[in-house]
Amino acid sequence: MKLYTFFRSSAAFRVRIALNIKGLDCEHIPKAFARNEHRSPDYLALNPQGLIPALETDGAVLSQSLAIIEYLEEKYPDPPLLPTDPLARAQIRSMSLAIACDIHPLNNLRVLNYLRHELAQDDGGVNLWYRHWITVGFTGLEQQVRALSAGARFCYGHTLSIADICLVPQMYNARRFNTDLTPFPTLVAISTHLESLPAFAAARPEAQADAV
Ligand SMILES: N[C@@H](CCC(=O)N[C@@H](CS)C(=O)NCC(=O)O)C(=O)O
Repeated sequence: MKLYTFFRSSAAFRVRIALNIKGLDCEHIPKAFARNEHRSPDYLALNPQGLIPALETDGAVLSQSLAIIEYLEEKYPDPPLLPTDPLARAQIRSMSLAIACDIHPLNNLRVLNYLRHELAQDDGGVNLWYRHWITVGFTGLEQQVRALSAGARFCYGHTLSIADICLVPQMYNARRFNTDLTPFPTLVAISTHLESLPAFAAARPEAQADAV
């Protein structure tokens, strides 16, 4: 397997965590955003969406981190990232999508670049935007995770899941942009616990070979 990655990509961070949890060997191929390598013709030929990550496996190239993670889950079910109960699976996917669909895309590099260049926003404006959408998303997620974690150490009780894999990279971004996290004690406590686990720690941006 080959993972097209960038150390600071939070969507790639999710896939790195999943690969580590499942103990899968994978060659990492960095694509530097600063050099626009994710827009190069060779990468666009692999992933026409021009976004990181992509996973080359079984003669195909998969894009979209959650599709990749669900593929890994189906192909390598042990250890599981989703429980078997349909209701639990839907609740975990709901928390995951709250991050991956409702928070993360609003703060993507191409969105921030558009704010900066086309809409003439300075760093202050861009940072306000960034923190705003994390705060809006985390406000609902805090309630949801508080209920579903039921005082345990994962987003869904005692079950390590895809929701945890989505939470840690988003929390990393929240801290990087100095978001006020005091309203989100449950999310902070769960993320702090997850960050101490080897599969999560090894996937963090600073631990990647392409980190600068
Ligand atoms: N929904 C996609 C998002 C992928 C994505 O937005 N990746 C970011 C890095 S986290 C990216 O490639 N950004 C480049 C850009 O915005 O130009 C996924 O989950 O894989």
